[in-house]
Amino acid sequence: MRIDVFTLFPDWFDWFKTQRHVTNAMALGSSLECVDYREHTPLNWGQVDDTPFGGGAGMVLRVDVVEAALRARYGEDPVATRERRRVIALTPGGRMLDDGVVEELAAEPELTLLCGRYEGFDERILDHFCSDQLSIGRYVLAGGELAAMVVCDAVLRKLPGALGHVESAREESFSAALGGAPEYPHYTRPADWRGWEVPGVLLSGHHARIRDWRHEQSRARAGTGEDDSLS
Ligand code: 6GU
Repeated sequence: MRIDVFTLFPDWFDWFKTQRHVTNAMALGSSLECVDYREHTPLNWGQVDDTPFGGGAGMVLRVDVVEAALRARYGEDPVATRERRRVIALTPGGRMLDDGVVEELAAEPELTLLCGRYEGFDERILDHFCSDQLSIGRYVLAGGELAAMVVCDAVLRKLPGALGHVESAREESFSAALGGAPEYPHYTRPADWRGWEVPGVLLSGHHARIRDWRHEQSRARAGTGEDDSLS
């Protein structure tokens, strides 16, 4: 998986790139590279945004600046780039990220993530350069960078080997292996703390019964989760 993130704050990703599942994914051949819009702007003094036509608050990321950055990276008209790789803008109103979307993205060989700032993107960026728009929730962040990190985190940990333990990503909350249900509860030592005991079945060593119990717990949680009431 090769991920390119276009941003005005590439150094925000320095910390993220030190995270274990990210370094694991890199060691296994994936890449996460940042492109700084400001380094490619055709305008003076590093200008990347401008005031909105029609008036109003805030600044809007310019279409010519994003085109220059995409061209510099891919050596072609960005209108063509989106035909051959997913070019995803992070926007608060985009398609909502969930486990299904993450699986879909994890199956791609290459991803491009575009972060906006301030009031967002000139609409022509979304219309002509992007294949998708993604959101991580119905609230507004100051920019797409944190959302891009959420997408990278969720996608990279799906890749084989990224977690160290293959089964960890398969049977987890909201995964198809659990029928889209939340995960079952986990316990570790001590088995008894202040009289709060770990369910006996988990200490039984009986693998089939443990598996049944876990799936039962997962199903029970699906019925009582808050997700249903929100939609
Ligand atoms: Cl993807 N971007 C911004 N700026 N805010 C958001 C978001 C994205 N998802 C939720 N809020």
